Amino acid sequence: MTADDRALYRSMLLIRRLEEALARRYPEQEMRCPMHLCIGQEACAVGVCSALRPGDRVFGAHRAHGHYLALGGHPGRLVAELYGRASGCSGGRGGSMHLTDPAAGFVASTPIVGGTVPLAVGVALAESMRGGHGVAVCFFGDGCFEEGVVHESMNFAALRRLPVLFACENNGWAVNTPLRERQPERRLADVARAHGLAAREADGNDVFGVREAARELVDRARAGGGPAFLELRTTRLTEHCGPGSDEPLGLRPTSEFEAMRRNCPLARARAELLGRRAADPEFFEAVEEEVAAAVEEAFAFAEASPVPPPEPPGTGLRAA
Ligand SMILES: Cc1ncc(C[n+]2csc(CCOP(=O)(O)OP(=O)(O)O)c2C)c(N)n1
Repeated sequence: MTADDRALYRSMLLIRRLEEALARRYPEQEMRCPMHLCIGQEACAVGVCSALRPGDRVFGAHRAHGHYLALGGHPGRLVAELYGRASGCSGGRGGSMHLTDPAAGFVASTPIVGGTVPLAVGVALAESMRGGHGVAVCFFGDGCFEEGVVHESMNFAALRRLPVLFACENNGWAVNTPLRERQPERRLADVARAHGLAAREADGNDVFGVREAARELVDRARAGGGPAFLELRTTRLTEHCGPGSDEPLGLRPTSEFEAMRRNCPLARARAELLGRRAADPEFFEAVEEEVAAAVEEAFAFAEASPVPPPEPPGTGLRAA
């Protein structure tokens, strides 16, 4: 097992355990913002971000905790943001769906589905005009793929051969509507190819496969090969929005939940590491302990932080 492999597993575990703690503590009413968890989708964030380097810039959407953490964002500043505290990554004024931390390379997430996709293309355009070597990455869902702006963005990125990766996490659902009721039978990657992008499909619950596919596309974009699309088929284990499960609602078949649980990205990474990558079983105990301490520290950091000062009159929302 290499140091990179260890880092991948640790990063996925941090996302899982931190989000489980968010879900447990959400009913305390200290987090007063809607929250979309990415439990079940950790390998997408971690695999893609592991293909990036400093100077690359990432955008997310409403389900972005994992992207922020996978990029090396500060767990305490993430929790503090959800707690509305001044030390939050967005100063405590954004909440779960408005994360920003430019120093970490995380430019923005927004709840407007598709809102950050053209922003990533704009960053890639600026990078290309400057002659830089940075790559922009935009994470979005299969529901977002139906937004017109996504296709305008792909068209423009292809026209200008921009260094941008469109990373589509296809969990098969947009809120409670399955993909088959929203789109005709076709491959998302073929639509991207029709726009002139390089495109790949990968199993979004296999972190090693995601890393390999993302590396190829990111390296290609960095070398001037133009934009790319990566479809990652994955699983949302929690309800669309909130700390619980939508399993009791009966909207998604029980068989789907059983299949999703069998396909857990963490369990799969662990099996791969113990098997072909000859990991030491003690690694898993040690990393659980270390991550548990990091999660506790993140909550303690948030709780110790003050709330932000009131906005001066005439600024921000009060001016509206
Ligand atoms: C422009 C816009 N339309 C509709 C919504 C309401 N909405 C919030 S999340 C969501 C589904 C998004 O599905 P997907 O892009 O697949 O992401 P996922 O929730 O599966 O991660 C919708 C329709 C919105 N926030 N913005």
